[in-house]
Amino acid sequence: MVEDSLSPASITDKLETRFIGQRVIYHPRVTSTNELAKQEAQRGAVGGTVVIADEQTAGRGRLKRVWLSPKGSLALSIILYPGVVYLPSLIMVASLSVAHSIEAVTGLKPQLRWPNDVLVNGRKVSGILIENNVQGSIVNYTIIGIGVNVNLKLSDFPGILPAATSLSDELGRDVSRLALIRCLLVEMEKLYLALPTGGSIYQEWRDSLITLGRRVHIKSGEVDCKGIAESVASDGSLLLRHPDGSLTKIVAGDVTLCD
Ligand code: BT5
Repeated sequence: MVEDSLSPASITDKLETRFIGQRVIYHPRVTSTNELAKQEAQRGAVGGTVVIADEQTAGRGRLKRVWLSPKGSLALSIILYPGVVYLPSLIMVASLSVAHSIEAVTGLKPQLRWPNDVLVNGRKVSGILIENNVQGSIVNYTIIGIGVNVNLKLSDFPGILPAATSLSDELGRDVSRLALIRCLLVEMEKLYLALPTGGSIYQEWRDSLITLGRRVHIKSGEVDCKGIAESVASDGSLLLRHPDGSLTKIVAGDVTLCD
């Protein structure tokens, strides 16, 4: 059993980043790290501040859904103040940094499912919730919330089976949450700082999506349809080809693979 301390000092010690993770606010138990991060951002927290907890009692998914994060999982939120043009790229930064760090620390090969899921062997191991506070073209703040099922026995949580998995269930052993978070923060900063150079993040994200080229069932607000997930645009939206040949741009939604 890997017993990690997630104390701020253990996370920031010689952390090779300029700003992401240089300030860490840790609580053993919170409602939602995104909620706390929002309050910190409203008080002007420095960019890159991380709010982390061992356990969330009211973890949130998208559309007011519940995110389970009992002890053993990783729940963190990062406060950023990006330019408005970078907002669509943040899901790419976040999901690729989660995937890269899982691979680096465990050797597992994660896949991405549009729009915000990280999977291992086809099951969800991590979810990402990005919440932006924007006025016109001014971003007051952005919160990137990340949950990872690290050391969880998923059979204890039948409500999210069989669609979910954990790193420990996949590996048959526990994983250091500290190693994972430190790697994640370094990866995230590298990808985030590369955004202005217009690097290859969009291509890498697109190429990592298992969704593309597959027949999918999309639910997005009023839209509930099946088609081929043809591509993603550089703004992160999904291009869905309908059976009649028409194409729809889907900005947000839930995807189930049909076959
Ligand atoms: C997400 O929503 O996947 C975003 C999850 C973000 C969680 C982080 S943890 C830190 C920060 N603080 C927060 O309060 N939230 C963020 P969505 O795509 O809507 O998926 C939610 C759905 O995933 C639920 O309806 C369940 O079906 C399923 N689910 C819930 N808990 C899960 C878990 N631990 N592992 C896998 N699936 C889960």
